[in-house]
Amino acid sequence: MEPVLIYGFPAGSSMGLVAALEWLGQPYRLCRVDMMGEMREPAYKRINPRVETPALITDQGEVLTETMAIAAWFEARDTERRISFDPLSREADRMHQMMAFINTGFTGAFSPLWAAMEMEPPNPALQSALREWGRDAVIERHDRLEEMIEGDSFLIVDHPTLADGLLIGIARWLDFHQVAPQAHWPKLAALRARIEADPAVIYATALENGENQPGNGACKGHLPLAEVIRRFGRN
Ligand SMILES: N[C@@H](CCC(=O)N[C@@H](CS)C(=O)NCC(=O)O)C(=O)O
Repeated sequence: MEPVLIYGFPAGSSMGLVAALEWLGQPYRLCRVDMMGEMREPAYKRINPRVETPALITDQGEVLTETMAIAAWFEARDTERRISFDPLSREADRMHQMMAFINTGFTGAFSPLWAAMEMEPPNPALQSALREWGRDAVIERHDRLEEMIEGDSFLIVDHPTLADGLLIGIARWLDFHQVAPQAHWPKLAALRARIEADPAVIYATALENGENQPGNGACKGHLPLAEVIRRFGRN
């Protein structure tokens, strides 16, 4: 069977993994999940007890969670090295370093902003403190990322790789939370514009928004979440 990527909306980090599957070019399926609704129902815990997206159903029908583990699964099957590199190469080391930074410090900086936005019941004093903490953290991590960006192409080489996929799923949260104008970080702004103009990213963003877009043909269709849980969820 084809692997099935479970991706979340709105504004899920998993959008970048959908784009990466397009770049990888091997047959896959998708499952679109409303993170504010069906992901919070008890049945979703049969896929991910931590109630998060993304999740992957592998070609063996096994559930695999955590972005870095799913990216490593793609990388191991990227025999044509379309989105990754020889594991012993300098490029592979640089890509892993960048992915680890994006998936930890860069992503984590947004956590206070999400916590403030989703707090129920509201606690205005705590929400205000979280927003201030989050804004400062996001700005600081953007400063560090701006320093890490080399050249005027994609993050690692002259075409998008897994690192660019991870970045583009997260980077738009700057705008979503209205932290600061993109122009504060010119190298990152230019990089984001390049990645966002890529057909696979346009396709993945459209799917996330509920639009029916044809991709490059690698996607063999969507499965409903109820079916994915019934067939592959843990009991
Ligand atoms: N450590 C996980 C974190 C994934 C994560 O934070 N996913 C977010 C969406 S991008 C989520 O599902 N959040 C739960 C929520 O919105 O309630 C990973 O790297 O895959």
